[in-house]
Amino acid sequence: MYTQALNQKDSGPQVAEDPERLARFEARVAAEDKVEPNDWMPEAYRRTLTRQISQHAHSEIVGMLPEGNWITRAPSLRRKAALLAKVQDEGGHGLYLYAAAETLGTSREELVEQLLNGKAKYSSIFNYPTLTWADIGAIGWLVDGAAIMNQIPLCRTSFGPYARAMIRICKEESFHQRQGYEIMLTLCRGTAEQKAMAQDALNRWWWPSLMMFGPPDAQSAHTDQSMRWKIKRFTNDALRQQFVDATVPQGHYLGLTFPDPKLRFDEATQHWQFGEIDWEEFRQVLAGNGPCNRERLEARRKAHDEGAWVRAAALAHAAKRKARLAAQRMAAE
Ligand code: BYC
Repeated sequence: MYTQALNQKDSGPQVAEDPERLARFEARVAAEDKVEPNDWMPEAYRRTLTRQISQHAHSEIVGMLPEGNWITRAPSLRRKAALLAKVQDEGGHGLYLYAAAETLGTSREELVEQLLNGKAKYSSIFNYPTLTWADIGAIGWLVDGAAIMNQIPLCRTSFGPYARAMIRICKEESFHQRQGYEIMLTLCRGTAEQKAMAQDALNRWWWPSLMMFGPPDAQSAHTDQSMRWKIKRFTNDALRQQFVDATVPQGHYLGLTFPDPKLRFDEATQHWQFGEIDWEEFRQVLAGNGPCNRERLEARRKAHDEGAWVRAAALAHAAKRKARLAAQRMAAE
């Protein structure tokens, strides 16, 4: 059983807000008005959004690594083109999300630094290895499937820039989910060896996919406040159940079995009941002890260091351009 709330509150000093402004803000949120970057907002709202959006961005960027690992080994040109496009989309999602987070006042450099120095989290799921080609199918089907379940409601989140970024992201995630399911379908209709590969991938990715939704509601540090501020529209457990209900029939259609002896359809509730999640494993992955945590951060640090010259060149180019434009303006006056 998961017994420890991972992070009690957003870090940073508690700010005493002006009660009248706070009441006006809460009334706006309750009326489904979008909050925009220049609007007044409580510090805790700004902080929790910066945390969630930046961790979401980090997840997209780190999430490129397990799949990127298979681009050179995709079994056909068609598969390679689709996988390449998917991984590029994820890079794009990271960029929209960093841009949305920056509107809250923290620079992208600072947010990236928090990832690289291990202060900021990214999704637990990306600390698992991709051992076979079937893992690319399972990631698309399950990981992107879980991502969509969690992210569609975020298109209605109360912070405008985040909600707008999520619309395009969700459209792309839907293509990702389909390409994954199609890989699984092809493998399951293939040889016995291919079907066994698909089954093995499902066995390894099922439980980590359920963990993506976060700790159980009773132990979730942020859910209550985030639901009140309409940052989250559903709780972690509600989304996890929706995902199980949607995904189990898809797995059965593939002719696969789920690695959960307690999985059964409950006629009374019309939901799939599932067994206990290993929250100790989740806690270990978040603590940095998952199978690939070190490898993932090392890869990000290496890419960041190797990209230093690109950032320097872009800054030098921008400075030159600014100086040239200023000189042209002076000459024109
Ligand atoms: N992994 O109070 P809670 C993708 C942390 S990208 C790691 O419930 P909250 C994709 C949580 O951050 C997938 N950490 O938190 C990309 C908090 O720690 P801090 C990412 C987790 O924020 C490429 C603590 O546990 N999706 O789909 O209310 C290819 C307590 O949790 C996890 C998003 O980021 C986890 N699984 O709810 C394919 C979506 N779960 O920050 C696919 C946006 C929880 O206090 N994010 N934690 O140190 C969210 O919807 C929410 O942030 C969560 C957590 C539901 C994830």
